[in-house]
Amino acid sequence: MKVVDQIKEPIIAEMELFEKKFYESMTSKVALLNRITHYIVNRKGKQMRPMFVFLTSKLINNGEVNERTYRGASVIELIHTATLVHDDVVDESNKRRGFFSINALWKNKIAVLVGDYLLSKGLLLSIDNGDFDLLKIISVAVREMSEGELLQIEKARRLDITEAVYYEIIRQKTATLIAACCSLGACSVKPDSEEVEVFRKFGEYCGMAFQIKDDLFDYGDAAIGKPTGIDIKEQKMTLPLIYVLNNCSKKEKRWVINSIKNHNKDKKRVKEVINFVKDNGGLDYAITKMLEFKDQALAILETYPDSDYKNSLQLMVNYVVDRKI
Ligand code: 2DE
Ligand code: MG
Ligand code: MG
Ligand code: MG
Ligand code: MG
Repeated sequence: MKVVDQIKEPIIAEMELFEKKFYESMTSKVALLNRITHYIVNRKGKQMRPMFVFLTSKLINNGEVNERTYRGASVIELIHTATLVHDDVVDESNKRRGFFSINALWKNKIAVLVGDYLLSKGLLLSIDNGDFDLLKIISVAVREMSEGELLQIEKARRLDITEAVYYEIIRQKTATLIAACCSLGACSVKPDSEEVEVFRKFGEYCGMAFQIKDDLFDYGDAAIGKPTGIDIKEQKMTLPLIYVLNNCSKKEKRWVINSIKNHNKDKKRVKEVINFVKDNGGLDYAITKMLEFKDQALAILETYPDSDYKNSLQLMVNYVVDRKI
């Protein structure tokens, strides 16, 4: 059995009902919008975020979820979809999950509006039944993601970034949404409990490991058929490169920075930077840090008695760092 199916096993019924509710939550009176949301739903990803929501709820509440858990899962997936549609506009990316992105097929104008629509649907759904806890959690996540994206752009222009700033960027742009999944999963079944914060932290650790893994893919770390060097071309400084720049000579540093700035002039340069990072322990360092975040997430789960849900969450944490895509 594939590991993702294994993870899903204790939440199969919930994920099925979720998919139905999620799809319903997107429908509109405008035919163009429905065509586009249909396109998105037919090319869905692994749905890791709703899985985090349901597994957290079930872990801390003897296998029980409720209406709020379903609502939370739909809101998260709506917001996540909105961020991907906008992210591809911001990154000028014409591919998503191996298919054409919305901006590639319908142009930026429409993609921006579709993202806005999905975002508003998510916010509206979160105040259904006056669920202000959910609205708060999700609004904080949206604010953080927008700030994270802008911080990333600011730093990419200057090509100077410390390890601490890198962690802040990935915490904001990626980890906060996974943190929101787990905290709202906990909040849906145990509002006002300490577990809301415990699982926000758990999700944050998972998210940090998740983005470091994503950034390692840019160096070809085990990824099958993913393009490499994209982040370098965009001057996105990620952990492997940051570490190496902090630990090489001034002369080498100048060479790396020059290569990145002038990658257009000579195609070999990106490959040379990748090799320099590899040869100087950049990947090993990033892997070590990623595993530290993974271990911090696992340590939180260790405080819970064994169950199918704990087992699935452990598999999920390991999958975040072991995945090939
Ligand atoms: C993925 O980064 C991070 C995405 C956050 C996007 C957030 C935006 C602002 P990557 P990949 C655009 C918030 C917008 C809302 C709420 C509508 O490294 O490699 O670009 O998957 O990810 O493209
Ligand atoms: Mg992107
Ligand atoms: Mg991006
Ligand atoms: Mg990436
Ligand atoms: Mg990615």
